[in-house]
Amino acid sequence: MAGARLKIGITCYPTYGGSGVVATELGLELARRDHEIHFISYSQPIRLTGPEPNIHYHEVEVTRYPLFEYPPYDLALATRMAEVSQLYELDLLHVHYAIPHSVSAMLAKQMLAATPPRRNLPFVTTLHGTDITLVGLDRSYLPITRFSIEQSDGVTAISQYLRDRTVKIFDIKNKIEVIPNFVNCDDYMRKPEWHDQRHEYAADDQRILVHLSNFRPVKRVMDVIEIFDRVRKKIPSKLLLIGDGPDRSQAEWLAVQKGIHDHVMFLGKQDQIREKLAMADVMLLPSELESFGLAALEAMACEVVPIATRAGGLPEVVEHGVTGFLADVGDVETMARYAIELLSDDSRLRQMGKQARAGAQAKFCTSRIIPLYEDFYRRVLERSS
Ligand code: GMT
Repeated sequence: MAGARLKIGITCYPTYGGSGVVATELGLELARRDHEIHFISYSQPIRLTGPEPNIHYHEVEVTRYPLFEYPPYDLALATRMAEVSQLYELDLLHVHYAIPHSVSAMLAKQMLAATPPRRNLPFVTTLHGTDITLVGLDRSYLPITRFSIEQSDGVTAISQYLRDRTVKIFDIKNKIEVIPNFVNCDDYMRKPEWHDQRHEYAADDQRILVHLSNFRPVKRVMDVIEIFDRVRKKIPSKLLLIGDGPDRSQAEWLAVQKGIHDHVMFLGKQDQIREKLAMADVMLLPSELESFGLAALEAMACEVVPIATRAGGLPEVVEHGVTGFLADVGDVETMARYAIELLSDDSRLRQMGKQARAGAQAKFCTSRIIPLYEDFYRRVLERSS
């Protein structure tokens, strides 16, 4: 089995969000390693931009009918998963985000097992965070989420924090392996031509701070504005906010109220994240909770120093004082102080940027992490055969 080409179905939320990004990047990396990848979702994953060798995309059609106040996407997804698995003889399904993907995969597996020619279709679930820490705690979802995780042929979590939290909350008996998130360090880097684009946003004597998220309350975007307001009083600088979501307009209003809106640029959803990151000096990620904090890792690979909270899995990604800075949730004074100290010292800023990239390379490069997934798949298949 070692080294064999695998046919893998991948399901994720295809729009903006860390779990969809990880799932898509994983599929692309596996395809580059000559595996055959089939994305099954309601729309094309956002980072799947062009035709790629070994990559297929299967759209899930959800029929609308007046009786269906809530069109049953999970059932349409299960049906499509079973169809694609049968048609393309997939070896396994890998679903990202437990709710509802893991339940749909479980149904697809049961359908194929019960219908001639009866075949076993193992499925792997990767837990990303809010599927466990927020949504999974809701009583309407908790029992079925726990059940589908237990029924999975393999379960991974993207940090030790999330693994421990899942075991505790769900009282899960089956083994959850930690396979951390990753970044392609050849794609994410401070290319001079990208870095030079900073002149479009800031003057030569200004620093650039960046924030990247889906602007949900858990990201505490208002804290980003509060921190920048303090930094801006001491350091000539601009703030770039990448992404969109429910808290954006409140953050825009806060910037207006503080009189700093001319220095705060809301860029909205962007395709070329790495080019934008490569322009920046510091990333602000003051989240209430991050099971991992992929944005911080992508910034680090681009030599951008993350200033984040000591929340969830972030301490597994950011080494305080070496590859970035960590403070308590809501402590905007301390995060602003770290930014001001760093941004006023050119050589320290450059040195920490290099250390941030080295930290990303040492633990989280695709070359290290993708083989862990390949090995995991093979063990799941061996156990299930
Ligand atoms: O952060 C979000 O709201 C999106 C969410 C997702 O699933 O799309 O992100 C989670 O998964 C990311 C990728 O594994 C992690 O980097 C984020 O830390 C995690 N978010 C939270 O735990 C809040």
